[in-house]
Amino acid sequence: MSDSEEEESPDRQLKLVVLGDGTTGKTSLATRFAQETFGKQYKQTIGLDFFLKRILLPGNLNITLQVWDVGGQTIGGKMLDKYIYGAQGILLVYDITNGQSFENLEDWYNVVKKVNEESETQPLVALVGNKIDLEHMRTVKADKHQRFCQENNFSSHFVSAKTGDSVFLCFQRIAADILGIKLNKAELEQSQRVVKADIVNYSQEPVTRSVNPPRSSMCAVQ
Ligand SMILES: Nc1nc2c(ncn2[C@@H]2O[C@H](COP(=O)(O)OP(=O)(O)O)[C@@H](O)[C@H]2O)c(=O)[nH]1
Ligand SMILES: [Mg+2]
Repeated sequence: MSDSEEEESPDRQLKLVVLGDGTTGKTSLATRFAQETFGKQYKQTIGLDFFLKRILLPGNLNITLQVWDVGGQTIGGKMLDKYIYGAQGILLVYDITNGQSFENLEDWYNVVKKVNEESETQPLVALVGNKIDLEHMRTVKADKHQRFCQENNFSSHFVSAKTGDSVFLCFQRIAADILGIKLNKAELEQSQRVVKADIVNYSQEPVTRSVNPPRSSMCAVQ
């Protein structure tokens, strides 16, 4: 045992990959989580965006989440397998108002399974129903979502990247699940409060901040 074990340990990094059809809100979700902003205009993701965000989990555990936002149009693309490889967590995102985006998650999940076929450790997979601010337009019933989770052992999440509802909680729960940490009710409520406060601060003026991903992650995709 070394002396340094008593001191603060370096951040642990977790790689999370966000998958799903185009326009389901993957970029919005990653942006909302990492930068606490929401851009209304739709910009098709070309290749990959990469976000880093440090979070604190119970036990004073600093975790850096790498959030890989993969363009929805790359399901048949050559690079997709490489993006997914080594991920500890996969977010399968669909739009609750778009049934097709839910049905297509089967295909996205098949890619994940194939990439991890030979791997001893499997990533944690989270099913994320986005756009819950559009509840009145929902076409994917919640029990369908739950069934898909149960059948495949996914963790279950409903969020709105637009309002920020449950976004931080979603990422926090995924990180905690990967590390086998249990969050108690007070911790969960606390994170909800933090997110709501953030939204008040940030929704006033939409800021477009560019993200500078580490050079090694900049893969050009045609
Ligand atoms: N109402 C609503 N619109 C959203 C939400 N998330 C994303 N959008 C919109 O859906 C469109 C696609 O979002 P985007 O993040 O680019 O999707 P991506 O293609 O999956 O990355 C944009 O017009 C967003 O403003 C949400 O939670 N609620
Ligand atoms: Mg995108």
